[in-house]
Formats: sequence, C-alpha cells, structure tokens
Amino acid sequence: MGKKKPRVVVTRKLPDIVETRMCELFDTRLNVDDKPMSAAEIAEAMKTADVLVPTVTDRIDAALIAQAGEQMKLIANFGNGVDNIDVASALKRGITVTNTPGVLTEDTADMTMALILAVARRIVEGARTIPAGEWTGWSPTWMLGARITGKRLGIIGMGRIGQALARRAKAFGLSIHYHNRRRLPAAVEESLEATWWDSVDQMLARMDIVSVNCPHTPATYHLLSARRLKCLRPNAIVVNTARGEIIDENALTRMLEAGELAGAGLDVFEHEPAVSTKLMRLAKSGKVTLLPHMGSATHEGRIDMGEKVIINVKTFMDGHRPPDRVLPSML
Ligand code: 8YV
Repeated sequence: MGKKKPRVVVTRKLPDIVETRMCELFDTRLNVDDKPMSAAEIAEAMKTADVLVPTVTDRIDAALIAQAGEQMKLIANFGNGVDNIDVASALKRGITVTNTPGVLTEDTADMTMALILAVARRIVEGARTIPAGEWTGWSPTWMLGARITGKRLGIIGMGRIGQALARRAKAFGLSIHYHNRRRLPAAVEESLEATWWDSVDQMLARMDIVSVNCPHTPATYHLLSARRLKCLRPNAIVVNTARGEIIDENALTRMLEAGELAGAGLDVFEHEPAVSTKLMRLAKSGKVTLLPHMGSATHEGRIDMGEKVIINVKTFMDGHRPPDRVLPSML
C-alpha cells in the first residue's frame, strides 16, 4: 500500500505549473482565487495540514503556531525573506521552516538597478508626460536628472542580492561601497572593487546613492533610522527592494518633503500594502518612484521559487533535511 500523501495548504495562487506538480505529489489544497487568507483561516488550515506554504502576505506568528495541530511539521515559505514567520516559535514547537533563496537574486538586483536609474534619470516622470499630452518638444534644460557614472553607491547588506547589484552597478561606472555584518573575503571585495565600511553612519555621509539589500530582522529594523538618514547628503538617493521595515519610512518621507534628500525608489513599504498619502504625493511630484513589491516578479523567478518549495517539501517528507532549512541563528 502506498504511503499517504502529506496534506499541503498553499495560501496564495502560485504559477499553474507549480500547482499542477504539487497536486501530483501531495494532497494539496490550493487557493485558486488568490484572496489572501485571514489569520483565522490559516489557523484552521494549520490544525489539519502537515505542511503550510505561506508567502510574504501571511503573518505566521507565535499565536498562530501555538494553534497548529500535532501533525503540522513544515512551513515551506514561498519567498526568500522569512520575517513573516516566527521561526524561533516554529522550531520550539517542532516545526521546520524553509525558504527559497538564490532563485530571485538576479531579478531583484535588476529591479534595484532599474529603480536607481528611474529615480536618477526621472524615467517614470518623463514617461508620464507623453500619454498626458504634456510633451511639446525637446528642450536643452528640461527633464534633467543626475548622471550615474562616477557616482558612489553604498550597499547595505552585501549578501547574494547586494553582490548581484554591485556587479551591475560596476558596469554602470558606479564606485561600490558596502556595509555588511561580516566583511567579504578579500577576493570577492577585489572582484567587485568594493570598499567595506564598518560604520554605516560614515558610509552614508559619503554616498550619492544608498541601496538597502539586507534581510529584515530585529537587528535591522529601522537600521536607517531618523538619526542615520540625517547622515545622508541632500543630493543622495535612497533605494529599497528589501523590506520596508528597515527604513524609518516617516523620517524618510519628512526628509524628502523638506528637500533634504534628492529622491527615493521604493519597492517595499513599512505597512504593506498601505502606502502613505505623503509618499504618494511625492511620487506624483516625481521625487520618488514607488513600485508594488515586484522585485522578484518574473515568470521564471516565481516558477523557480515554486520548484524550491516542492523540493523542500518532498525532501522533508521523504525524511531528509530540506536544502533550504532556516534556523533562528541564521537570521
Ligand atoms: C517575494 C520577497 O515575492 O522573497 C522575498 O523575500 O521579498 C519577494 O520577492 C515574496 O517574499 C514572496 O513571498
């Protein structure tokens, strides 16, 4: 007699090819209409499921984990960041947590570079003028932005995505600076021609562009605090494709309104999907470019993420250690 298939609950609509394979391998409950599940619905699902596949839009906190049934053994996050999951509580309760690292690195780095270019060269602002019927012809002094080449880029968080951004930025003629908990090996620093800064404050004071590329953990919450943001020069641009919580969004907004910063490109927000009216006003004025958390949004990336989820669930259910296990010590 065949082994009973594990019951897997997927909280959001995933690419068809991923869902089809999941249904072949597991007793899968899909969310075909993609309506985010409420906390109560997730709690209910966790009472009977063996595996939960959540995304960044689900908050799997200690209270939810406490209600999980005995059979719940794995939370296989569809996403790299696991700040939506209380990993320590899960582990204490005997639930393994996995994520999907590596497969969204290049896409997210592309989007970060795109935001840098969009803000510095006023791409969104310029593109809006044509359909609005506002373009009356070329002018020598209209729509001038800031040159990228020769500027200094400070990357906060030099992991996979930070390094992929550095490779791109180097090709655009930016000089690369970074702050990271651990300094990179000399050979990596050399290949990226990257300068390490032990002090974030000192790095910020000298950068033209700052990009946030670290995970959101208790240690990085408001890493760019009101005080730190004040270290930036008024011509500086801030870009964030990591997590909104890493920047004090109110302080950033105040500085943009006051002209104490040149601009910002944000793909993530402190209270997603809510975006403050002040930020929206700044976006209308062209000072900031706002994107709806789409850094990893490519067909290929989302299929690769699904593939990783499947491998993690299958490996775990076959009694092996899943390749992308997340431990609290890694955060
Ligand atoms: C994902 C992300 O789309 O993986 C991450 O950490 O921020 C996003 O690019 C999202 O997390 C999916 O759950």
